Amino acid sequence: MEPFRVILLALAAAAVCSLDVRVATFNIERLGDGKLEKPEVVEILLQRYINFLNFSIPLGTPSLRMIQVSSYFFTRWQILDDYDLVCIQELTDEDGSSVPVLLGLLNEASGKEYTNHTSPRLGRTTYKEQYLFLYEPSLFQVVETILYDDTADDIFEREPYYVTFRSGNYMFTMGTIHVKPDDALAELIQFAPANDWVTENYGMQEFLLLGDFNADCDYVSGSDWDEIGLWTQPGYRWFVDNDADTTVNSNTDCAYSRVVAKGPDLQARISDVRVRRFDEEFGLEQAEALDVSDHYPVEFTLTV
Ligand SMILES: *[C@@H]1O[C@H](CO)[C@@H](O)[C@H](O)[C@H]1NC(C)=O
Ligand SMILES: *[C@@H]1O[C@H](CO)[C@@H](O)[C@H](O)[C@H]1NC(C)=O
Ligand SMILES: [Ca+2]
Ligand SMILES: [Ca+2]
Repeated sequence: MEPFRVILLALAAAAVCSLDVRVATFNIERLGDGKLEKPEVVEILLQRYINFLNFSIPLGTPSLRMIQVSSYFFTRWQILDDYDLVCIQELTDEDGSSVPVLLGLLNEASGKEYTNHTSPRLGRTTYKEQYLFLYEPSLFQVVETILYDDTADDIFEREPYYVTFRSGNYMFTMGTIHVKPDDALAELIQFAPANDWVTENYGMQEFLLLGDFNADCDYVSGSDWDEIGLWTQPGYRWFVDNDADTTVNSNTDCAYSRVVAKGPDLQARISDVRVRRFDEEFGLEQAEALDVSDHYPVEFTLTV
């Protein structure tokens, strides 16, 4: 075959195989049964809600006929269904019973078939959290999971948790964390070494790192940044700026939720990163939005 034809075929194959998926990281504050018992929260997170504007048009003489007109007036799109893969922090449910409930509601409302993956329950005290991944198994399969082992020095309240997903022919490793606010600097300093530990022991070179880093405001500032390898090392690229506001509360302006990628191939696959201000989008009162979470999701496109 002529080289020209080979190149064309390769391009065509690449075009057919590459797919843009929407991904989000979302700290859903204290996600558990209580949260799912609030219909207004479920509606915002999971259910498409449509208000019809109904009006009648009189035709000819009043008694003759009226035409009933219904039109979509206002649609409140569910948040979670907008993503093919959602990485959630702060699942606090002790027995995990809220996960199938959440999944059932999501699948019913979206008509899709999401499934879940959960990390072990993490935390030093009886208060524990899990990382929760919701994804469509037709698009992603979990290949491997790794919990960073910090038993030697116990730096992390909730250790970084890595999930390698396969999507078609592409495999990527997503590492998530919910940094303890009061230990934010110490935990963030250890984050790059944790990735190096994964590389040394499991071989992954590139990482998609996301979650609630608490890397702003009272917890990390000024010269703290010089100590954080994840920030100073050239291999990492941060996709949410320090001046972003990922907090729902209008009194705080902090870039807590982040998306960072290590590795040039992975970095090139990330685009359209934005903080999703769902309160503005849906016209919610502050209190309504805060019932869902004190954090906004951060969303982006990943080309797989
Ligand atoms: C408007 O019409 C739609 C479709 O017939 C109906 O489902 C809805 O309940 C109506 N809304 C009101 C406020 O009457
Ligand atoms: C989905 O979540 C439930 C409840 O936490 C858990 O028992 C189950 O193992 C999860 N599924 C996977 C594949 O992790
Ligand atoms: Ca620990
Ligand atoms: Ca804010």
